[in-house]
Amino acid sequence: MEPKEALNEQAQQLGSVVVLDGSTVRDFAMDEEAFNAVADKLFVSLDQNGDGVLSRAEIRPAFERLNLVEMHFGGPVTKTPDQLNTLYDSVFEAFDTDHNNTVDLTEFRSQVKDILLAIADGLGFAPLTMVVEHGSLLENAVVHETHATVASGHAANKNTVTPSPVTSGA
Ligand SMILES: [Ca+2]
Ligand SMILES: [Ca+2]
Repeated sequence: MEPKEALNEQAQQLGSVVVLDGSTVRDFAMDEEAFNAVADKLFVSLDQNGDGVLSRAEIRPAFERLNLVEMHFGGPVTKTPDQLNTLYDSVFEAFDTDHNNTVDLTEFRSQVKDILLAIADGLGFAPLTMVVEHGSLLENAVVHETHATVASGHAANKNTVTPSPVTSGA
């Protein structure tokens, strides 16, 4: 089996295939009630020792799974373990805005929202088909849009706006 096929198969077990564009993600991030509900649920699920804050060790596996970090901070490229350690350290520093070495709910909401908005900017108006993990933020963004525009059919066809220049990476 080709490595790429194995990856696709693994991806399908992990998540669902969705079509996303910038407005899907931005609308979700800007809907404070819907976004906070999802972010809070994610926060609680990440807080494995239940102390109400996230440590470095608690945050990292989540972002490894969600692919958000690669999209926002590093681009979809393979990195060495050392590069990944540096990357996730810088991610943690970005989350921990008051530098007390833990990430609280306010810091978490604010950073996740910024990341989603940055992803939205990167996606622009060009719909992108991707695999998102079940229960992930991006899947929630799609569900959010589906509920908002339930009568309009395929998300991929909803844009008639002139595409903006595509920016790759972040
Ligand atoms: Ca914790
Ligand atoms: Ca903090």
